[in-house]
Amino acid sequence: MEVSDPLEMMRKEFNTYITPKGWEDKMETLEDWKKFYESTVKDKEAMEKWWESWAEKIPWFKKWTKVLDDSNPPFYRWFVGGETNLAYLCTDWQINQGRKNKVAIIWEGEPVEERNEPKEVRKLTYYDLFRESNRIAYALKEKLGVNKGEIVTLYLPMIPELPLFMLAVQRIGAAHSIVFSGFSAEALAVRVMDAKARIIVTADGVWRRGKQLNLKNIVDEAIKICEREGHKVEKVIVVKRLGISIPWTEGRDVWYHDFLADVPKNTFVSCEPRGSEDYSYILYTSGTTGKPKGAQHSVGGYAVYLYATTKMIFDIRDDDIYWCTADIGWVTGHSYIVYGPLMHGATIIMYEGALDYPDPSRWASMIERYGVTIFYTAPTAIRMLMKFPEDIYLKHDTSTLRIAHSVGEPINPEAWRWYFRVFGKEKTCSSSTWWMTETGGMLSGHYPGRGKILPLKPGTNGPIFPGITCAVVDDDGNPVPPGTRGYFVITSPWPGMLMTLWQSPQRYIDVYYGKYKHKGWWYYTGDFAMLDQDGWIWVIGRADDVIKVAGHRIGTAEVESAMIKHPAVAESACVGKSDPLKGEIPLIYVTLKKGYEPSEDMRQELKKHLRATIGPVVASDAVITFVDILPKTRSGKIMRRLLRAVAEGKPLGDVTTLESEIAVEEAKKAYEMVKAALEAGPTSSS
Ligand code: 6R9
Repeated sequence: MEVSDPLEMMRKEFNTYITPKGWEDKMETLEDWKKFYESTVKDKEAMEKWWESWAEKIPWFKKWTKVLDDSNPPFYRWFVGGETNLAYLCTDWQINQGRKNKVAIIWEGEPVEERNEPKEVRKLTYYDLFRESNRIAYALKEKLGVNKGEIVTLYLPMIPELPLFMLAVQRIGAAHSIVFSGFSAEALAVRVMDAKARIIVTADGVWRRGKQLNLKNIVDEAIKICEREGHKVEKVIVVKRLGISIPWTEGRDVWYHDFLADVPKNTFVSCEPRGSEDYSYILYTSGTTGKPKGAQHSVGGYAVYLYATTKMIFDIRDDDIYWCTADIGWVTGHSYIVYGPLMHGATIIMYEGALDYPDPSRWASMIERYGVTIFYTAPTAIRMLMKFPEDIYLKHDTSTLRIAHSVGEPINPEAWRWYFRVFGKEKTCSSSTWWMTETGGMLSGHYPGRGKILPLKPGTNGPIFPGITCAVVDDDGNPVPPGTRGYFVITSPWPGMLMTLWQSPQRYIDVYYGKYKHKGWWYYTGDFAMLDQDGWIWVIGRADDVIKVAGHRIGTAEVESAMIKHPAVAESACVGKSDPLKGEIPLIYVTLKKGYEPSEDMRQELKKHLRATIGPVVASDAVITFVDILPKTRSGKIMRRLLRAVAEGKPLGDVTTLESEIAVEEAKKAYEMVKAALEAGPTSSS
């Protein structure tokens, strides 16, 4: 019988140990791994020794005097007294090690020619990265006066100028706030204002699925919103990617090529030393309120953590061709397209466009074209590729792959098996690496970088990273037995962790350390997980009001506050609904104000509104359902569990036991009402 409960599916795999072909002589026993792991966490001294051993592998302008300052938890400071710089690690240091003429980035534009060969390929060496980012650094500093600590907003698509600007910003000791280029004007404006950014870097547009998308329009619209709120954007630097016509404001807007025109090729700006109190970037992410949180990352601790995890989990080597398919606008791209791999002097692939353009074999053909050895992608992408006949992929040789991991959401065992077999030829070390924007880097996975590997299990997140401790606990913080669902907590600090939330230290404490205050400083992930008998992690999904749509993290509160900005909407509630392809999709219940009637036109209108206020990622998958009233508890809280239960087709039984405030009769009525509305389809109210 088909098992459809995800928990059951995971539990079924607890005892499936798979040895990938060709790794047989490199297998590690579970006991040996345990011993090794224990040696890195047995006490505080062992933990610090472990992290220090990684810090010693990278260069510092000044050596640290203390590995960890934990005197003011949860504001941990790593490598206190030490000074380094991410740009130095990713370029200068690489050149010093002899990688000057090594290709750092192979970039492929989306458009194709006959026989699906790419129209544009750009290759940038480490020397190119060094020279160009120095020129940008000089221009930012000298022409625009960008100083240490200033935040520059980057709203750029997947083109090489994005990493170039990141490196330039790091070089001068400033920080970036990258806004995913799929976000709308409103989402961009909120992030620009919160970071008080006076400079935005963007492009005229980008290719997406064969179409030219205009990005500058969106930036202009965002700036208008900022101006209305009293925030001035002084400069917009525009990279000419498409050469399309775009709106232009003289004096404020400048083309990237003009900005650098008089900056000599051999310009050198020395890297600003960055200490343990300094931050490298902020990245906004979704939480349980409507306001996005700016996760603020460090320099030294972040660098050490990326250096360690990239080595341990990707086993990255000089002859690798490394490809992470994420967008740099999300944390995965920050850490594992740009900083982690470049710090290791790797050759990375960057791709501008859609995975299925001009057809779903694009990725397989790129793996073949460049001989990719390490691949990192999202389960949603795998599930999307699985829908097509295998031979379209088998026509391409993907046998160069030796590591093929996934990230962003749980991977169902079926998708894992497909990925391992069709792309990985059953010889890749493949695991589902669990982490978050806030954690800076991967906290779980498999560890081929030690020269040995553990057996694989379809769907597991594997063991926690050495030097870190975690637990799966109940509401009171007591560990739950293996195979039982509980809350996932990280019980010790690690160097990649966020420093705080941008200008919201109290929110940082409340969100991540509030739940288990009585236990000390446990970082609460917001995820549900199980441990198996080996102590390996199986993350099930979010326990809070955050959903992951195709691996993109979205707060249901953000969706709701966007919806009520529409003049017709009275109230709205958004919940995640499981989806076989996207993992989850947003299901939005809406009540309309007097004078507005539910209709298909209204639904389309609301979708359009959603697209404009949050962006296409949410809007294209959202299901909007009209209801007469939103079921609420006596204290006025929306009955989210009830809405979720209806969405999942689950019985009401589970709900009433969970929400103590609801009277059974009331809940029953509400349940039936919502169910009817959902069944009636989008155009009618119940
Ligand atoms: C890197 C990233 C974080 C949330 C996280 C969890 C989910 C990420 C996962 C996973 C199961 C994995 N998540 N990786 N769930 N298995 N391998 O995705 O960061 O966008 O901040 O999302 O994503 O729910 O809490 P972010």
